[in-house]
Amino acid sequence: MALTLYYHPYSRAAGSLWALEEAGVPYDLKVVDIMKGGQKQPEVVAKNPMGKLPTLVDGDLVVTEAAAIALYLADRYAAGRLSPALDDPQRGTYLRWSFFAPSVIEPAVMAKHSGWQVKEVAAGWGTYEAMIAAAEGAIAKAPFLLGEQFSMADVVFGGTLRFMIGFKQIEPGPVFTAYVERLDARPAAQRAEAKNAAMRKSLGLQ
Ligand SMILES: N[C@@H](CCC(=O)N[C@@H](CS)C(=O)NCC(=O)O)C(=O)O
Repeated sequence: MALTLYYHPYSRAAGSLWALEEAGVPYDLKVVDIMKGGQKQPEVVAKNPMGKLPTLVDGDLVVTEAAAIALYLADRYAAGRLSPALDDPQRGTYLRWSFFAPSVIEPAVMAKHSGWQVKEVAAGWGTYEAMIAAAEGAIAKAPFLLGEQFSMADVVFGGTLRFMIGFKQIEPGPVFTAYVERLDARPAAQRAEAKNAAMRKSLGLQ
């Protein structure tokens, strides 16, 4: 099998598993025990010098960063279905909210919970409150970021929100709650969650 995801169910790799299921491409999982520091072992660091999960190996190619993995899978294996074509104006919206997840949502949440003292004008993520308002606005008027059409941007953006809500880093209002319910209803999300749950059980984590 060509694709291998370096994975642990209590990591962002759980979201990459959802991206793989949406893309519908066969893959193997290589479990890395992040609770015992497996991500810092030479085999993992050789592929991801950050010593972190997720890491995707596709033949000779290595892709790290959860958002990049998802967008790569969409472009490579589900173009036109999960990612808008290069000349489709929707591509701008698709990229906008995909980048918003790691570059605004994640640091804004981290800043809030770690008490970082940063000047709003200098911080690329602005404030937590502005981030929440912008994110809610992106999904308040339509089921998905691109309107009626689900895309891999929802896996990246929605997966980030779901991850943060799950770890109680974001207190969801009705807009986020309804959006996450729509995402959870997707068969690929349910297949991924079933695999994550089975893996948690086999690792004795639940
Ligand atoms: N920027 C990375 C973050 C990856 C990350 O922080 N992964 C965590 C798990 S969710 C990890 O591997 N932590 C273990 C460590 O840093 O040692 C991405 O988006 O993929």
